[in-house]
Amino acid sequence: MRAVELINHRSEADVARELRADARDGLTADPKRLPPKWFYDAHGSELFERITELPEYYQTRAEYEILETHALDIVERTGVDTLVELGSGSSYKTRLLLDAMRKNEKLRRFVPLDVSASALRGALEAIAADYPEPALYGIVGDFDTALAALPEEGTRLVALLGGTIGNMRARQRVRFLRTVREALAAGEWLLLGTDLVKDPARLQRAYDDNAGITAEFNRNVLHVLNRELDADFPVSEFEHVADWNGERERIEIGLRAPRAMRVRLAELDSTIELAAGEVIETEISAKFRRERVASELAEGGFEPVEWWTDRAGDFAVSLARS
Ligand code: AVJ
Repeated sequence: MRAVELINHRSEADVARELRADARDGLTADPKRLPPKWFYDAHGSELFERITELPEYYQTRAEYEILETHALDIVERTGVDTLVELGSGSSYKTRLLLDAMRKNEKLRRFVPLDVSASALRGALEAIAADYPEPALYGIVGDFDTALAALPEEGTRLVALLGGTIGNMRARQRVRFLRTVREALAAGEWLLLGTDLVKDPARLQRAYDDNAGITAEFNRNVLHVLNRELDADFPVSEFEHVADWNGERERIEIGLRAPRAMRVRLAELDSTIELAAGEVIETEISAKFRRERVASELAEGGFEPVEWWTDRAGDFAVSLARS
């Protein structure tokens, strides 16, 4: 097999330190919160894959439809030869872009970035087997550190798909876009997937599916804490909460304690108290309108160039120039 280069900016020790800091800060804050990145251990990643196949979770299919329709247009108009993908996992969508670059005879480099070394290695090896042309550089790290380490050759398209930017709050989103902009030269490109504001009942169903997969995905973060921090959350007792916040136009996901309880986190040498009905916030998923995407892109230093939606108008992909 072809050599796959992995550049690691995130050691096991870094990860352990980060989780301890996030748990300590988040669980002593008011309201209590845990960052969504800790959903994604091996089991959580598998649950997320199952979410993408749920009838209620339209995002993945909608974005696929958009890319299937417009990938060739995207690579022809930008002339890019290097695809930088932030957060791998979505390898079906990656392939649509790589296939289009191949058709355009400009497939030189593929640079996936991910916080998980194992996810990244798996994704890269699958791509290596099917795409002999591009040089492959996997970068392990969070977006901030990894973006500073991008290979500089070629004309790059940075893709952040799946609606992942919706996990950030407005201010973080603009800060993130500026970091991407700083990693690029003028005239390079960003491809951004965003879920759109729609009927709240549909949004709620997408985050509280009948089969209970999203609830299990959400509760998985407590399994991660129990395992990694030697905590004793009674995981199955926690209730999955997914509410539409109409003012902020986002889904707010949390875990509700059904009764007052004390939870011991041995690894942190601490005990936290939860009141009956108290909610630990675990994720926000912001939904967008076109004007908001355009203005945040502009604030981040990008020029919005094109906007595509699926036929149903549920999801959008934006192309922007730095
Ligand atoms: C991977 C962040 C895009 O917000 O829809 C799915 C994660 N959470 N169901 C989203 C998620 C609950 C997902 N993103």
